Amino acid sequence: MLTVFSEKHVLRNSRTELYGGELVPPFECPARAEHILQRVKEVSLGDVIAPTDFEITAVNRIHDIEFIHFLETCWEEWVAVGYSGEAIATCWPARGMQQQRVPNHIDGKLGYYALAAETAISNGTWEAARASVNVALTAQAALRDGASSAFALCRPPGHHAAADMFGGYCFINNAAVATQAFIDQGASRVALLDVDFHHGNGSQAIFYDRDDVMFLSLHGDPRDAFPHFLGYADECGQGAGQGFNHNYPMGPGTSFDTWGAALRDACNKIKKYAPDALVISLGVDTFENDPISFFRLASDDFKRYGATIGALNLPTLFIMEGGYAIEEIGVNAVNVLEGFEGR
Ligand code: OKP
Ligand code: ZN
Repeated sequence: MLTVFSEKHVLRNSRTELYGGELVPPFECPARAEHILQRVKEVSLGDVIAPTDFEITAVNRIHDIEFIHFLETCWEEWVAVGYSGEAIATCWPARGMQQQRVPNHIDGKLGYYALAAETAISNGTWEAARASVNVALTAQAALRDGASSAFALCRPPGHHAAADMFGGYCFINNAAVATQAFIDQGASRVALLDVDFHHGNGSQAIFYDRDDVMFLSLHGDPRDAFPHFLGYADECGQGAGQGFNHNYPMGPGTSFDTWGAALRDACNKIKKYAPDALVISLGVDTFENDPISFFRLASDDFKRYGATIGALNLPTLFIMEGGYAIEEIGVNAVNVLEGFEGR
């Protein structure tokens, strides 16, 4: 399987994450991608190529122009008002407040466009996010050109990013942009399966009213896990999208038995949908030793479920999302790809 990787991911290197009331070194750090790349090479998964540059228009198919402009200019605006730390949202248009007007001050803009406060924007964040979506689009183009699968080793991740929101370590929704690219190239239906521990709230919101994209997500119950305000089982889509959104929230301590059964159910739905392509939001924070998550998958389980996905026999694009057990992230992520290939 082809891997697409950009060295520009290192430009996403913020110093701080607001966690437990402290500013700590971010869980979403450059070493993650390096470990995955190392494992890809170790098992000789296939060629590794750098991304080509795509026009921003591909991104604009999913994200609002003003939001993209905000991401591009946030850091310089933050510095311009004289702040010395990293750009972190501190206020929000909460219940009962005006939600439609974008403020002028960078504090207001951050609150308007942020879905959470853990994700600090710093110098280089935009450039890395841009490179990350180019990685996704380059891997998607490989499938367009006839490859049966490809691995987009994206960093930063994307599945929490909505049309006009960043947060949960995400800025541009790489998986959603790639999914839309399939549709724009003539696909009638695309399934987007999110196996990251966290609910893919951004992806769900983006495709919620559409029947040409089926979104399915296995994740920590939002009552107990980030992003907390989306990802319930009764969110089934709306309008034309009614019946094309499927959530599988699961509680603390969920084992592979339970998780694997949910995956099989999701795969049955995908099979019936008969999509032209399958996009996987691949997060491996379902691992038993992940520092911020609560499922109990072992390293071997990743290979097993990769095979389940492979049995669908669909053109499949893997998009890297989360996973924070740094030492094991390479083995776990590549196990899915190896299982998929029947290795
Ligand atoms: C990004 B991805 C824990 C707070 C969680 C954000 C997690 C973002 C996960 N107390 N903070 O889906 O892996
Ligand atoms: Zn996650």
